[in-house]
Amino acid sequence: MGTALLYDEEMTRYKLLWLDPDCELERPERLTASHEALVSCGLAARCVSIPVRQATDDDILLIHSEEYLEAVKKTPYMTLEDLREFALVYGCVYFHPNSYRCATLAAGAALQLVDGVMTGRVRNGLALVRPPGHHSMRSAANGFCVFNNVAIAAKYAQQKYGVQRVLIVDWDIHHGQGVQYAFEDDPSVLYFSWHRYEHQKFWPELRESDYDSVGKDKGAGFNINVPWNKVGMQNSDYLAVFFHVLLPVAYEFCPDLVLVCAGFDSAIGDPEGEMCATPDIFAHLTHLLMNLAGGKLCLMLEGGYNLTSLSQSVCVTVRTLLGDPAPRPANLQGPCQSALESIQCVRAAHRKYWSCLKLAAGAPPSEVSTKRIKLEEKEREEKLQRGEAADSKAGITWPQPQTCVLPPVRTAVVIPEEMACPDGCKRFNLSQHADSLSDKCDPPLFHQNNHNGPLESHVLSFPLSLHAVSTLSSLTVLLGKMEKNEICNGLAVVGDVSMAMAPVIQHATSLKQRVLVVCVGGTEVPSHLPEDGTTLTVHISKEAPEEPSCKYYIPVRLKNSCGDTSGFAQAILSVLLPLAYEYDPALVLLTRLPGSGGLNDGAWQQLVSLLQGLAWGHVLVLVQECHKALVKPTAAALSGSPAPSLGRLPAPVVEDFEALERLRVRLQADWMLLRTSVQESGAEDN
Ligand code: SS9
Ligand code: ZN
Repeated sequence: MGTALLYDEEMTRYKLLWLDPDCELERPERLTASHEALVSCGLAARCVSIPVRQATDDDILLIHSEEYLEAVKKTPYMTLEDLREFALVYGCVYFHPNSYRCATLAAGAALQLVDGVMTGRVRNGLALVRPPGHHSMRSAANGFCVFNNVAIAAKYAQQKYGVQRVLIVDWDIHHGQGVQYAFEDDPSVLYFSWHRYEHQKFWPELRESDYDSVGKDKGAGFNINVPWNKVGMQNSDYLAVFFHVLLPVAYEFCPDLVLVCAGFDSAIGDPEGEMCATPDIFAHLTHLLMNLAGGKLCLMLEGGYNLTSLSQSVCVTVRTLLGDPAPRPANLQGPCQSALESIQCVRAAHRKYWSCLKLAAGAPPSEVSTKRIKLEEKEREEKLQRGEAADSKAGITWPQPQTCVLPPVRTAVVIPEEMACPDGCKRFNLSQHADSLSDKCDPPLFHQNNHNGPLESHVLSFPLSLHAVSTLSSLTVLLGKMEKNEICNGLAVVGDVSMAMAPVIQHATSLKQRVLVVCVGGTEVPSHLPEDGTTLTVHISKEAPEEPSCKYYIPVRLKNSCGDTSGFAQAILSVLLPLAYEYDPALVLLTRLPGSGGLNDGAWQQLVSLLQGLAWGHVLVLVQECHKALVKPTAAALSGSPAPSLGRLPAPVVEDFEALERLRVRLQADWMLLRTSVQESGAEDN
């Protein structure tokens, strides 16, 4: 199952024909540059190319009025003067004689992508289109947009495929008010948007773009606005919103399909957004959405006006859709105070609608209205002091997104011989790698193996102790190969996970690399854990101790074991992932110990999939022999299959949920990505 790319040169054949500083950003090169970048780094060739079609009248009428459609239909026959006048009726938009045709192609491309994903022809995809769509309304063009491509696609999917719940994630830096209006009272479409807002000073300057527009009537709770009240937001601000707002709600909503208003004007260098998130971040935003709806993910281009930033972001995004590992999320600081304020407000506004937010602080920070004024004054002072009023946009540079050579093997498995090698994996045992043993393996292990019969006869023919030794040796070699990036990830079935962990940790930390250890289940604190920060251990279990013993050992105690999927999901999304991203390991060691009863395979697969966003995808999973049945689902997740949907999550078990929240609050001092509210005591407030 591949990744679709939809593109048609025809959509480059319209442009601004008069002078208008507000509209000149939206030009054909946005599409040609993005497409050429995809071709030249070999990504376009790896995608399934699906032809674009024109949306029909019926398609367009799913969202727009007949009057509006008829009016737009006349534009190809208008004179330049008429076109100009027609555009003036709306806001920030221009028309060209070919605009109508391109707008039908843009919407049609979105529908073709939905068809491709819903029929299972492809897993996911990106439609490279213009004009964009998210600002256009039932009877109005707006903000370069003519037809609302994504809104039409959502309705189409519901109508044609009986899709029940659609999640729309709008990561463009502008508020897609057109999408909001289309689904405001509709609980079957959850619309999430973050946008530059600056307390309503930024276009489109709407009161209803603020955090307190949560949807109407039956749709209350299904519209989520995250206003950015300052420019310069960074990777950690975006990630914090994903971890503490979007993802918990999205998992609770349980969409059947995810659509993204994929505007890249939210990336650094964009003249409209003026944000500082790097193109790399889109690998993570994409990756974090890829396990919802069983992987059914359709991205439609919206904005993005810096051609370099846009092209880089598009490439990183498509690479991730294709399943390549995401770059390390390096140097994450915590979210800034302004971002925290927004996060706190959104969580408070939505706590009555979503059980995952039930324990969120009940009120926005202090008095938001007076706070606004204070903030504005402060900003002005700061800007004056730094003398950065006019020249703030000049000379922004950022490093090129990193890419790594794809390892020849994605998933290696060290499993008993009688088990079939899971699809898409490579069986890994010592005999095939005897050459690398001499330099990679600890001598004692090597000699023991070497003296006790031919390695070819493999594990089960050895006495148990030697089986264990041989497995450990295989693991060591496997780790070496992961380090050299010859193998991306691995899975091993071992006789005793606790015993197997120690040498693996030792080996990895001896190389001065940070290792994230995630233990699921297990009755006691894993031994031999270094406390110097070379490993961070997160231990999720009903037997986990109540208190962290040091900054780098974090017990997550789920009394009801891991059988409460809601609690487990919350632990992953709002505790484990933020910790993991902030720690930025070079290797993830995921272990499944006895005593993880009740955890269902789907939840386990979510964990395996999500952790692959770290460490360039270098994840090593150890499961105990009694958990052999986990080999298949684990291997599937490691080799890139999306985890199955968790289903509609019930309210989490209160006791566990409260404990999780207490833990998160307690750890906030050390781990800034766990923060969800402003420090009321801080200097910021006085
Ligand atoms: C008004 C500037 C308006 C409109 C940008 C629309 C972007 C759509 N002075 N800019 S993604
Ligand atoms: Zn935009």
